[in-house]
Amino acid sequence: MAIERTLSIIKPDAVAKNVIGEIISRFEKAGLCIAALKMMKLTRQQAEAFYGVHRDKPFFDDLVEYMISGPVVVQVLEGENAIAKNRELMGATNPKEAAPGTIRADFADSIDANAVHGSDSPETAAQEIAFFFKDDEIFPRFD
Ligand code: YYY
Ligand code: MG
Repeated sequence: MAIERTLSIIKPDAVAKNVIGEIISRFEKAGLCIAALKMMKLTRQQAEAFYGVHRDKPFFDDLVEYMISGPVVVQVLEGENAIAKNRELMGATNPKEAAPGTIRADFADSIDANAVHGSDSPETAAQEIAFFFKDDEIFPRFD
């Protein structure tokens, strides 16, 4: 299995709950490494662009308001099968449907405040990583 990179966001509800460390610890315990990391408050323009694929969905406006409601922690995770592994650790989009022991089951409040984002394919991972990080801000962990 190839080493992959994926983009993870610890969303405003999880930052407010003071579980940044607990969430990052789950990534590390699962064999994923932090290759880049920053804390930031998204602008409305950034949130709208990042979630542009959902522009026509009924939840889009609420999603944007939520994503700019407080600081987030944006990370590049690197490791074997990182994209699928992160999605597995996250659990289903709706925390009520998320498997026990997943990040969303344990920390998410609702489907719209669901603790974490993770890229869903190699194509979106590449786009989302480039959205937040320059090449020289990413540190390869598996040389
Ligand atoms: O990739 P993932 O975050 O699991 O779900 P998406 O279907 O890509 O939706 C992105 C984001 O939108 C989701 O994390 C919460 C929000 N959302 C919502 O508020 N209500 C829905 N019915 C579906 C998604
Ligand atoms: Mg998605």
